[in-house]
Amino acid sequence: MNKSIDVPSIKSQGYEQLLSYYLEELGKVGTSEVGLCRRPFTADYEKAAQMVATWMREHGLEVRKDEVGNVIGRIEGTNSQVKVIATGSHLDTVRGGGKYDGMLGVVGGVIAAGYLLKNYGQPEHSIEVIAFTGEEGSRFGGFLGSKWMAGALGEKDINSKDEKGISVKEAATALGYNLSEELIAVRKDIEAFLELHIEQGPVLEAAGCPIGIVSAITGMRQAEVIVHGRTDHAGTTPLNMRQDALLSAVKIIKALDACVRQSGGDTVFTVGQIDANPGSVNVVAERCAFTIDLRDPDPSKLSGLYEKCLEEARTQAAQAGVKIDWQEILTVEPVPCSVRLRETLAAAAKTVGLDCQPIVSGAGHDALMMAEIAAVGMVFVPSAGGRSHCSEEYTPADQCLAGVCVLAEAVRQLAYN
Ligand code: HGY
Ligand code: MN
Ligand code: MN
Repeated sequence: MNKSIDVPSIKSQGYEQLLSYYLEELGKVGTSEVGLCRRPFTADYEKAAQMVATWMREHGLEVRKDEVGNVIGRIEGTNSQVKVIATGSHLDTVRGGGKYDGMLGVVGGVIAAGYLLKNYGQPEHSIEVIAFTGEEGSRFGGFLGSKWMAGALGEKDINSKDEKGISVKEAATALGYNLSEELIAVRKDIEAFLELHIEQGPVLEAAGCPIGIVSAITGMRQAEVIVHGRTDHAGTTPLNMRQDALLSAVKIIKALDACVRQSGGDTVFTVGQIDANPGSVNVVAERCAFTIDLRDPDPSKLSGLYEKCLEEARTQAAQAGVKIDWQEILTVEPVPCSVRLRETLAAAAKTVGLDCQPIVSGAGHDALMMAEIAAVGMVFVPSAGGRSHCSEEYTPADQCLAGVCVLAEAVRQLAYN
């Protein structure tokens, strides 16, 4: 049995500097007026994907891209009869995002795989590192790349459009990807998917714990609500004669927020986007579109509360004399992580000399989709101040490396006989 690894041995080979270099370099690709913004099927995304492919090759991985643009690095195993041990995360960002969310799992996976190949040679199980595209939903619906790999990307997803009316299929085809439903090849050859990720919340930092072993990943419901009112003059239209789409949207949002708060527990509710038309200071809005994001790790509570919100929105709209369209964007069930992989990750943390604790993920991850086709496990590292999805997102290099070390030891235990 190969000797286990530890943080000093990874550190001694210069991987901490390399990890920081990779994160810094990726953090420069896709800067915009709102900060880092790297969306799928854009020149910036392709540039970042190319950088990751180059780094994968430098670590001895064979590299390919699939039909939706996921970049897959592979170390061939000695035994073709056993399944793949995969790791990775997403390479896209939210608008104004940070340089660790997703990226740490991609470049940390590359470093872990490269370190294992260099120090332990060819594994029994093939090892893959996957840089998923379109996880964030900042251009199209979320989890594009991992949905594709899990065979869950349907016609509706492929035809979904961005704010300019460009569909996933058109955007992918323009870059030479051949994205069609017929080509969906559900991966059936992956035994385990391990994702390294920043926690994006305050728990580990507050506990002073360097490693979180995820027990479950929250479920998500996202929808776009469009309120239809009537354009009127702001000065001459009496208040009781208006069908004010924006004011009605505010009333609906407040009612949904109250609904969720009354339900208690771990449920969270967010309105992240709102847009009113025609958008003039002296015109009553005829249309107001906003998004909702509802999450809870309990599937029955999540679905029950989602239906209750829909009903509440309709009641509020009727009282305000406006009409609403409620269009679902994303439905993802909560996922319990594999007990075996939780134990493997906890054992790996112990082996490398790091404390760890169980944690529920309030963020969604590609592991949610990969759970359709493989056992999934996640390892978290702390987020400074619990901040994420913002330029303040930060995790010190040594804490990032600790996560890479646990990942590498877990992959070693799974992939090497
Ligand atoms: O929304 C999420 O939780 C993830 O960052 N996509
Ligand atoms: Mn994110
Ligand atoms: Mn993420």
